[in-house]
Amino acid sequence: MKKITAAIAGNPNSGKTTLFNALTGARQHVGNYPGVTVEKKEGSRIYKDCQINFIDLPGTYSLTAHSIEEVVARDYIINENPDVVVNIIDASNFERNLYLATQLLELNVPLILVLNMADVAKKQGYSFDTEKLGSFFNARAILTVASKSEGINELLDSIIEKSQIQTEQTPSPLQIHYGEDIEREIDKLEKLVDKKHPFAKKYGARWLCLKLLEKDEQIIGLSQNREILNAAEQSISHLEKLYGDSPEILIAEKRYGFVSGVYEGAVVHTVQHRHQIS
Ligand code: BGO
Repeated sequence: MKKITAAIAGNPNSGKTTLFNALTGARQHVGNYPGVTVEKKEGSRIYKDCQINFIDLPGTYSLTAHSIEEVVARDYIINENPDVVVNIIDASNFERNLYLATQLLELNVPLILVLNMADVAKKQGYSFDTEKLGSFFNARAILTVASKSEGINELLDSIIEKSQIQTEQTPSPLQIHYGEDIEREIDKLEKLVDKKHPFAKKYGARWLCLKLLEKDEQIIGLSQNREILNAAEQSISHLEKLYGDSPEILIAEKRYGFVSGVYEGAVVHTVQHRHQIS
């Protein structure tokens, strides 16, 4: 029987626990992530001759090194390489929830987007162009109502489909474009990181460069190469002089810009909703 590992990532209150329960039923066990007191829930489901093992990642808004939950979620994805990452999004709070999806996009993971709370979003007058949404993230997007187990079979089918695509062909990664000035600094750093960073293969050179520009403590700690750290510092101070803001803020702003573009492109406000807000 084929075994598939699917990690579930999402913001707190997006319905992650409800979805995990709907997917795994009673087949669950709870432990801790190694070395930390963050709860690790695992469960499994047999579906269409596959054993799908689900890992419930800690609820996070982002994947920075600022909180232990975010580091645990990020480390799990990078170190354990799950076959599929399911990003559960509260569809009734769509734009805010998409920030995490941009971080997963940048990690170039095999992604599925689950728009949960589809019932609440519908009542609020939102509908979604799931094809278009998926195309921004190189991912299938699926509507679910986890509390009523709606959309679960479609999600299971997508997990199997995605795991097959990954083993057969890896599509070229989609990227967020950070504007000429930041991209120039990323390019410069990337050449160096590609050649000299011990973890360039594991994390991906572009992702490491972004994290160095964002002054990510964990990644700085892993980058004990003076030449790389000096080059990153130079890029940071160049961008700070140019914009009067830290690259961390500039990069976050660009991600929010990307999120707004996705929102404009993939969310439809129904007539009923327009009447309500006018
Ligand atoms: C309570 N639709 C709707 N309408 N609600 C949902 C859906 C959905 O698709 N999915 C989940 N919920 P968690 P995290 C609750 O607990 O899974 C609800 O943090 C209540 N509790 O039932 O816990 C879900 O793991 C009393 O709601 O989220 C839960 O991500 C009154 O969303 C809440 C009303 O889900 C959060 C709701 C005592």
